[in-house]
Amino acid sequence: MGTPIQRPLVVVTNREPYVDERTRHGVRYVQKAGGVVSALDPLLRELGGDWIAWGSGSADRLTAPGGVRPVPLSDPKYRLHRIYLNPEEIQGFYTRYANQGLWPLSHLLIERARFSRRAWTIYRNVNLKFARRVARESPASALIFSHDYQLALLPSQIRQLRPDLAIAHFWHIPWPVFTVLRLCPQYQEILRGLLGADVLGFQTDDDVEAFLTSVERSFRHVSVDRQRRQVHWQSRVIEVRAFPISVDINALESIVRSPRITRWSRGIRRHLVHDGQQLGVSVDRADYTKGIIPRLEALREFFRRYPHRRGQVVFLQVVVPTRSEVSAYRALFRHVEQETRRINQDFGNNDWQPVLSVRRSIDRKRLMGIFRAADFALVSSLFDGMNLVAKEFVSAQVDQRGVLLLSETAGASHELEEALAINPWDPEGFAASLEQALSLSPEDRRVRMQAMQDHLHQHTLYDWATDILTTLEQVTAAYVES
Ligand code: ADQ
Repeated sequence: MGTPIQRPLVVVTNREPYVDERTRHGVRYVQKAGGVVSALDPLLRELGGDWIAWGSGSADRLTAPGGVRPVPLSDPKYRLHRIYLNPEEIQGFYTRYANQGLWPLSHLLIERARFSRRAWTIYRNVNLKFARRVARESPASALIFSHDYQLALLPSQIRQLRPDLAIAHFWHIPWPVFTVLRLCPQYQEILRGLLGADVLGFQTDDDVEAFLTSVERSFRHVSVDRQRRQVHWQSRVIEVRAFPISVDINALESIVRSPRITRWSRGIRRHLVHDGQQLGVSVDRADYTKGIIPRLEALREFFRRYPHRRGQVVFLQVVVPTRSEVSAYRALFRHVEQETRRINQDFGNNDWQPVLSVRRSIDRKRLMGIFRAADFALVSSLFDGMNLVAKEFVSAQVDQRGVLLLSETAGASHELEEALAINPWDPEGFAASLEQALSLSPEDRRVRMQAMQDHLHQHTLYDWATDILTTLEQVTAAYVES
């Protein structure tokens, strides 16, 4: 990869990349589905360094004597430092403040957002626990690369404890417009927390604009330079930029071209697709922001408006349960099952089921094989910071057979311009786009896919990480030297 990063690197996330669980056959690690981890693990394996995260697995203490687990266990490339949280901390910090407060608010689903002062206090204290661990483990002048809405206070807390560290914080989800942000009772503290960073990264220019407006509207003694995308605050300069996250397209291509995954991919078509049918896929965590129910509604609309398509389309939806401690997520999972059953009852017959469901996490390599096998993919998020599934689908389409239908409210739509845009709030329009996708000629599909693949080759995951970290290194060079 050859990144030009010189200083030691410390990554900080809420979720750990490897969760060690006790099983009947001993300890087994699980790699959780989730965009942040799938993006950062390969990076740290390459660069080496430290990763600090919440140790959430039942066997985590066993594999991390003294709180440190080598990754991978057999041939260590980096050190994973685990922070242990008690049930009250998990509830207040993770389940309540982050997942029931900041998550829906940032995705503009305000009627779902719940805030409480009690949860806020726990959130702040858990952030401080992370900050203390960072302060203890980080080598002098290290680059700290911290992440997301669970750790919004971390940058300023770290700065207080260790002013020698350079801090980049990346916000993976959308940044809400100010009128929505201000509904969060602690929005000013959240902003102050983030402004402790030297570099603040967002997925899109829209997010950067929304953030700068929020800062301007919230504080009197601040100056925002929109052209340079800088905030001047408390005698410091904070760079605020869009760094769209991406995938490692080269690695994904070689996975799908491997003999095993090629066989798996062909096997999927042999089993699922008959007589010229087209195979569609979707892959999501069962999260209400991903637009899973609107997608099923659009499919229903599609089969109603285009009856000649019945029997011609098989749709495979892969949905993995997530955040099951939050009741809204359990309810959504049940709702998806009901809707799926209903569509199959209403339109299916003995020979054909329109929607097939897989309700678990799928091994990454096989997932790429599914993407390769598909004729189209539906990414229908209501709001989404980026959406890596869209980029993974494009990467895995080495036969260039497939069409991507992509929500225009997902960050990925800013880059993947040759996808067919869909509005998940418009079932009739969504159904019409699906009809258009199915009718596209092989040549049209190839040209679109080629253009998106070219884009991903020019903007890889490593470019994303390198851009952020080199920006951080550059803007903090002066104070490291002094
Ligand atoms: P997520 O909301 O988790 O990420 P996304 O970007 O789509 O969303 O990443 C999901 C990841 O999990 C993908 O790598 C996908 O392949 C994997 N995955 C999902 N379902 C799976 C299943 N059933 N089996 C196996 N793997 C599965 C957050 C933001 C996004 C942003 C990312 C990265 O919400 O907008 O793109 O961070 O910044």
